[in-house]
Amino acid sequence: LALDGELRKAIENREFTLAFQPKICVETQNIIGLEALVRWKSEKLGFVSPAEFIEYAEESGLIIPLSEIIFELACEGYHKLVAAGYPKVPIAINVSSIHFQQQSFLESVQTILERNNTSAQNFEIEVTERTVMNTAQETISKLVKLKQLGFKLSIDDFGTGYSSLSYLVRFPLDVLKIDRSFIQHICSLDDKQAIVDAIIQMAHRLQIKVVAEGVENVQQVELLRSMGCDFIQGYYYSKPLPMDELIDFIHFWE
Ligand code: G
Ligand code: G
Ligand code: NA
Ligand code: MN
Repeated sequence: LALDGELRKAIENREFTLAFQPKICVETQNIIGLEALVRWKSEKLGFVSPAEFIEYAEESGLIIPLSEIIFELACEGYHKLVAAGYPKVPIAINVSSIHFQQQSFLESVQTILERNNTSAQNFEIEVTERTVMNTAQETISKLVKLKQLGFKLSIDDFGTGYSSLSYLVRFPLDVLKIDRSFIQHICSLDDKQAIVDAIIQMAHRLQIKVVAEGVENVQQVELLRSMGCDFIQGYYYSKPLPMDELIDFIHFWE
């Protein structure tokens, strides 16, 4: 309730920014993508975690205008990177299930892309398992349409949701992102290791790439490399960065 007035005002005044976290290719060490994560510094409340205000926004309906702002900011971010002369890698946007399930979702996304003079090829959509676990024809056809528009599609927090594996073959997925709860103790716990190994094998049989999330040390990197994991995201390489720091990071990384 404390958030209500503040979040409304923040949406009106567009008080949000994005932080970008690089995804690194295990094989080439190249940056192969960026995940956009929303940030809000409220004048009154200070820094509020998205874990808090996204949930609140979902409950209050404010998630729709907020999601549109996030998409707009991602488009702006893309143009900034291109202007700075960096190789084109897709920017991944976390899509709330509430936004995804809107009848007008595809239309609203297309409108934003057009207004910002950019195309779906430059973006990836991250949805959680929970968002797509309902294999209703409507969900499948929405994913197919996103794919036809040119978006890459990834399943976020894989392993924590409903985990109905049947959807993996029915959806046109590019990437599974293994939730960081599996990665956290991967070096010391055999059962976590077994699950991660199995996810990687399965994904590859289905021609789906794998991102390990929340990688924090070199031991995890080496273990994941030995398991054939494709991409790594986590504090080991970089935390999510504001645009100016991201540009410095890319510069340093090259
Ligand atoms: O960036 P951070 O780790 O603080 O994010 C906390 C949670 O908020 C994560 O679960 C993340 O997925 C979610 N989150 C961050 N940015 C966005 C966003 O732009 N849209 C949505 N829907 N969720 C986000
Ligand atoms: O739910 P989602 O996977 O989108 O959440 C992404 C969140 O994970 C971001 O808020 C980001 O700040 C956080 N994060 C990214 N890398 C790491 C990491 O290496 N360790 C931890 N603990 N959190 C991370
Ligand atoms: Na995500
Ligand atoms: Mn995740």
